[in-house]
Amino acid sequence: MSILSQSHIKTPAFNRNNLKASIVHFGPGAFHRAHQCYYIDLLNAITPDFGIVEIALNSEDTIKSLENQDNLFTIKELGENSKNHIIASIKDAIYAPPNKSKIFDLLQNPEIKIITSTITEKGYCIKNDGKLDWDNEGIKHDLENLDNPRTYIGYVINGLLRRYKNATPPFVIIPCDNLSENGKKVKNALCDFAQKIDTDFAKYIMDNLVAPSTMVDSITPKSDNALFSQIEDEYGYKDNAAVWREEFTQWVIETYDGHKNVPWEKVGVILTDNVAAFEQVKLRILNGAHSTLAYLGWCLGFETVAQAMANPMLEKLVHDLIFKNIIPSLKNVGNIDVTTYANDIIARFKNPVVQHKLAQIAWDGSQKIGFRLLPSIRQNLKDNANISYLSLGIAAWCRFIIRMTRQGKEITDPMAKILMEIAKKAKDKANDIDGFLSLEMIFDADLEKNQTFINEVKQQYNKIIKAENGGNIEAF
Ligand code: CS2
Repeated sequence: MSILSQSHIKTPAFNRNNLKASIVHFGPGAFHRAHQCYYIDLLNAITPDFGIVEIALNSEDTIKSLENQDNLFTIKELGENSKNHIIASIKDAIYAPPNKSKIFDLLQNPEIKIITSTITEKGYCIKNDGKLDWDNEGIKHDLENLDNPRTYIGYVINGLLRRYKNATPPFVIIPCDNLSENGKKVKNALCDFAQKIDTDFAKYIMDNLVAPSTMVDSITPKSDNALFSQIEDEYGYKDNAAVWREEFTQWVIETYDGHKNVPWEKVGVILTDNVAAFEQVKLRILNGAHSTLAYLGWCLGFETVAQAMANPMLEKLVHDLIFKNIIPSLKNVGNIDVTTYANDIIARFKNPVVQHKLAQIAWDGSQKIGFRLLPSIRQNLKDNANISYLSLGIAAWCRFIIRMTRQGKEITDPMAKILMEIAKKAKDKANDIDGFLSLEMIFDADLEKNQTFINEVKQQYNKIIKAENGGNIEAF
């Protein structure tokens, strides 16, 4: 493998034979491999105590690819000073459904100290009000079949229950998805679930489970054949688990009891008592702008974020959305310089080497807008501040659903069925949005009845229809 000694590819800085598994990760998707695996590999270069066991709940593909290549894979950075990295921190990779007892053994093993997860917003089965969703089919199933779980919550409860019975301290839970207060919410959801099993067990979780909240960031387009061919052309090997991402990465973890057991700060992870500030700026500025651009850009016929940003009108619109609507909504941002932060994000969106598909960001809108756009809208309504650009994001989401439905395309969203029912009634009139805004699971009673908000979304919706019909796209 002389090829791997080339200077622009970083090979593992530790002996894999010494790697000890201490982290279990749920959801070995591209973002996890591009982000957490990168930091954890740096931890292992300090001391190889942080081997990861990957658990896939829904699809075997990544597990198989990893297995076929001894759990090694490449991260390709997309930027001017890009390096590529061979990541060697995965110790094992398990597809959950046929291997449940193996996973239970693992979760009760005291050597496992940390459970991380990237299972997307919907994977936690938590409603918009932060409570566990008892109507979720997976949760209903897991409550009836404790030893045969399907969901992340069901597996983690299983591990905790075994530890509780064995008097083993719990692992630390570190969720890494784009939910505000993710650690707190997941802990509460686990306590809610445990209450239905045994109140003493619920108390054990409440008193002992450490679950810091986190902010994670690195733009990671979906891996595809173009990536696999590039790796093969550049290095001469085939890597079906390769990922690519922008150079920028950030991982912020709330300071937690026991954080000193991991040299987080030595590898660039930020530990803070004010994780809420980082979450707020990232979810509202980056993800809020991302979702708005995804829906509007798609409606106007663009394919990737960078292509949409290359259009001066859309670039200005993203700028105005951030500076005129989102930044005024931010409170208690600590030491974060939001202007620099926002300008950096705009530059990241414009990076033409990152082929980030708008359709990828558009997935699961019903699960995302509640964290990305609605908190800024609520705040601005309270402050009597402008919400026009934020409302444009909501209007574009409605329009995206309507047009996808008309085209007979599949909508990736746990609420797809109900969204499509609403979309089918659309008549290209402002009222099309009424059905969407009355979805209490997303908008809550406060927004659903707020006339200023409704009128603003309607106005923006009309502008989108005009722009689609060849009207003046400057109109935004
Ligand atoms: C994106 C995020 O797909 C999406 O919804 O907005 O995945 C985004 O790229 C990351 O949060 C960036 O850190």
